[in-house]
Amino acid sequence: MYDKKFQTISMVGLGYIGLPTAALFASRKVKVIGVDVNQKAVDTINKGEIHIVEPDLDMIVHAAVTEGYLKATTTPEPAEAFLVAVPTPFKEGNVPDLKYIESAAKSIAPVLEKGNLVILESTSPVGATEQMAKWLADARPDLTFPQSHGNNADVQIAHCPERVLPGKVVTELVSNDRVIGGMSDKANDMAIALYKTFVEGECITTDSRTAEMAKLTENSFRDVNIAFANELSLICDELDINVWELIELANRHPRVNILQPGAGVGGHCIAVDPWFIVDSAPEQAKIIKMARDVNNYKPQWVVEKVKAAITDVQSQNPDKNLSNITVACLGMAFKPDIDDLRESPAMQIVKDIAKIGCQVAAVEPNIHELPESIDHSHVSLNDLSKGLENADIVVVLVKHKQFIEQAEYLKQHSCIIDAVGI
Ligand code: SAJ
Repeated sequence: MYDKKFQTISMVGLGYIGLPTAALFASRKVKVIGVDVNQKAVDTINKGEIHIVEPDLDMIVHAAVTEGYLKATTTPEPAEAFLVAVPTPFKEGNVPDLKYIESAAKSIAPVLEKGNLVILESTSPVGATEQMAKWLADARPDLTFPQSHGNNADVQIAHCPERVLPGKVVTELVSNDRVIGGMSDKANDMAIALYKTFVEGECITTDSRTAEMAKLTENSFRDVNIAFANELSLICDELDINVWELIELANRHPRVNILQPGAGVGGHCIAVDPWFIVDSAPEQAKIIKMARDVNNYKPQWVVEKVKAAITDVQSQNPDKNLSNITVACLGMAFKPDIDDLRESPAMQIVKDIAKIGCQVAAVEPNIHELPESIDHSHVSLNDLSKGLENADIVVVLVKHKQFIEQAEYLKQHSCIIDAVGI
């Protein structure tokens, strides 16, 4: 048991996970020093405002900053615990890129002190926590670390992956169970004491490699299951069977629970993390790799369907050339009822349809303007009724609640491609 209460902690990386976590610690009256390389984000947070969209986060950050428990800076300062929540993207060839973890480790190393705890929260390939420990030890030969000194090390280290769902981050941070993978028993005890500041779920301990793999496994499990649903949608299209009805029927079985096919798998987690497993064990990770391939292919399949529909429209109206065919694309976000367009298959589909040369009437009720990366000469942003007005083809790409409400109306359109089972 570790019974010391942490008074001052530092959160390195103030993004979608780091900022809510920092704010929750601060709401429990722990002094939090937030560190980020983005000066604009730091300034915004110090004004008590937020630079990301997440329900309830604005209130908590505002209270934490005005009450003096949270401040942001670009330069690390001494603290009792450091939590690292920086991105772990992949590089060319789907190989994980640890450069942000490396620079975070190197930036906190100079301020580390005896008795500190360092936690890696970023989703990481197996072995990344040990690698971080090595970077820290190389930078601070005057301190001891758990890889050489176990429970007696000056600085303890653990991996504790975040598992929260975007859109529900604040509630899930508090209620979800946490897997804690310490590099020693002492690290596990310290990490439990730290997280129990605000976590109401259970804190379960293991070693750092198993904790890393647990997080990757959760997201790969979901990816594989979505791939199964997406593969069914292709098979059913071939066999002229309604895949939505099929899944509903199969799910009546007490031990079957098939997920929903869609326009593809987006976001920054499920479409990325399985590659970390594939990279670590390419010979063994066959299903995981194939699931990625199936899900990655789905947007292209939707575009092929649109191309076929365009050919049909042209064969019925020989005077129509590509530039006066309008395709209404319903939804651009990476999943329902959010405004996040990053890594969105729907957004990729909109871009690819625009490249064909027709007009795209995009409908995305959660945004106010089209991102710059979109070809504005071929794509316009519309409300639903305007978007449908002159549409030759309607493609439903995201199951937003506004579209579900209009499902009966949408069904009446003569040419509709429904990728999400509206
Ligand atoms: N999707 C489908 N069909 C489905 C379910 C989802 O096509 O039946 C698609 C969505 O439209 C979206 C993508 O999958 O494009 C991912 O969405 P999601 O809601 O499944 O997950 P994320 O990426 O928002 O969050 C996931 C969560 N992981 C799991 O549910 C196992 C979350 O708990 C993780 O913390 C998060 O990844 C993360 O940060 O890793």
